[in-house]
Amino acid sequence: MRLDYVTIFPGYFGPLSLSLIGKAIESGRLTVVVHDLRDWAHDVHRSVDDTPFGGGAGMVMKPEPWGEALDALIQPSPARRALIIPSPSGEVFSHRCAVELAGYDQLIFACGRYEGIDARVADYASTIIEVRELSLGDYVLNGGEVAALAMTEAIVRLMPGIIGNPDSLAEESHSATLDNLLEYPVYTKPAAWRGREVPEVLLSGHHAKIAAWRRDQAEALTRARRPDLL
Ligand code: JCH
Repeated sequence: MRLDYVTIFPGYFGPLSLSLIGKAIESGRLTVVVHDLRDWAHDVHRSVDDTPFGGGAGMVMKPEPWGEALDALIQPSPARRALIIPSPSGEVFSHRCAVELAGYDQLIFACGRYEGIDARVADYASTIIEVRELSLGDYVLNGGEVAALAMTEAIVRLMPGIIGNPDSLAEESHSATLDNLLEYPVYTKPAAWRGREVPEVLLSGHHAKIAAWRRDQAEALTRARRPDLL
């Protein structure tokens, strides 16, 4: 998979060389290219923002540098690819969305700043590529970079061959095998710690009982914290 990021803060993407994503890059399964939007701004100040039509506070990202960036990055190709535009007014990104995007050949993340990107950019882009405007959740970030990083991590770990033991993907929160319930609580050694004991059933070696207990715990946790998932 190839991932492109367009941003005015390329430094945000330095941590992609760490941990699991860094290893995916080293192994050649993942290609990451970070682009400075200002490379496509041609005035002396390399401006990427301007005042909003209709008035109001804040600035809006100008369409011209984005148009040039997208024309440079979106070459005609049969590959499965999408332009992802993080936005507080996008559809909410989810595990299901990550599963779907993990099967793509190329994802281009358009990371805005200020009050966002002139709306004509997404409209233009949708004539040449699949466009997804995606939100991380109902809160406002200062720009798209952190949202793009979070989405990247959720997507890349689902790519075939990226996680050593694929069983660890199966039973976690929001995966279909746990009926989209939250994950049950987990424990490791020591069996007693600061007066707290690991639930007896987990030490019993009785696999059917353990599975039933985990299922109960997952349901109770979901009912308490995320009843919207039931
Ligand atoms: C972003 C901003 C006030 C935007 C600029 C680009 C995504 N889930 C999620 N929260 N926030 C974002 C996000 C994504 C891209 C950008 N901003 C800041 C600030 C706004 O009011 C209209 C819009 C925020």
